[in-house]
Amino acid sequence: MTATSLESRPRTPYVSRVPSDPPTVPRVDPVVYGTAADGPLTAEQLEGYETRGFHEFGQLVGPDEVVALEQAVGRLVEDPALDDDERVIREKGSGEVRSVFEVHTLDPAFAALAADPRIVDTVRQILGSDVYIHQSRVNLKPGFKGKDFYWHSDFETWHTEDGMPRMRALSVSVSLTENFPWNGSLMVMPGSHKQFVGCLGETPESHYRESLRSQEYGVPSHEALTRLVAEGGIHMITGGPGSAVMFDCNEMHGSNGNITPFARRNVFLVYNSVENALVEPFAAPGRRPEFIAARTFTPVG
Ligand code: 6CS
Ligand code: FE
Repeated sequence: MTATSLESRPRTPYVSRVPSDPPTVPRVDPVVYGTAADGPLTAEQLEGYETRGFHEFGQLVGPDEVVALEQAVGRLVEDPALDDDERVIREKGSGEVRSVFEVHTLDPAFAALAADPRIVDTVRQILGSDVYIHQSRVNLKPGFKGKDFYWHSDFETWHTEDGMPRMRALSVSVSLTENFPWNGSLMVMPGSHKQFVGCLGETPESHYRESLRSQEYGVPSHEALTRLVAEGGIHMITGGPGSAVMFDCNEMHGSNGNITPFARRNVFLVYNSVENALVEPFAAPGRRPEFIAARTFTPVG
């Protein structure tokens, strides 16, 4: 992308993927769009989410449901029809399955989870509207071979590469295995969702072919990460199978590699407000495929 095309980009308060001096700016969007009267979370829980950028559900789904979801993962990973499907992302080196995308369309167990009122009622309360699935995936993080997911803001990618206009989306991660401190569990930087960290480097063509295995662009600077940690620290999300966490689209997060025998498998469901439907990418040469960024905005639940 030439310097002249920087001027041709759609206007946004959230500038990123620039050739030099990426800015950090305050968030201009609300975090919580609904109220305590709108749904299951209390005023205190909403306040906690607004301040920290995440909410831990505790035990969300029961052991039988986890078994059914694990069997669904097994069906996907063993399905020969998916062997060469681009929705199956494999780890660099080992070739082990790292992620499977669009699971809510690939198996009814995940479709039911995505529409489950225990999740959707809370998501609608936070986002203050009907919601649709922007992206779903299972991250398998296999034992011994599961690689890390470096620090990033999902919104930084969804805004620059998918054309998500504003911060009115969130992820729900449901654990299918034990999430220990040592097997590559999700780490968040509490409060980081209140600042948008611009990133260096213009988005290359078909960046997703690499970024879903190891992110090179949309990577915050060490200075920005150091500042966010100084302000809010790092919180690790641990919990047993069936536990779940919801985190804001702009919360800085990441996870370490997994060198233990214990796989860390999670289902991620990304909900976007129907009022925040995708437009054109704000800083990328073209759209990403719909299995990563849905362009059908049908409300769930
Ligand atoms: O690019 C994306 O949409 C994906 N990348 C990461 C590291 N997290 C969110 C999402 O799965
Ligand atoms: Fe992410």
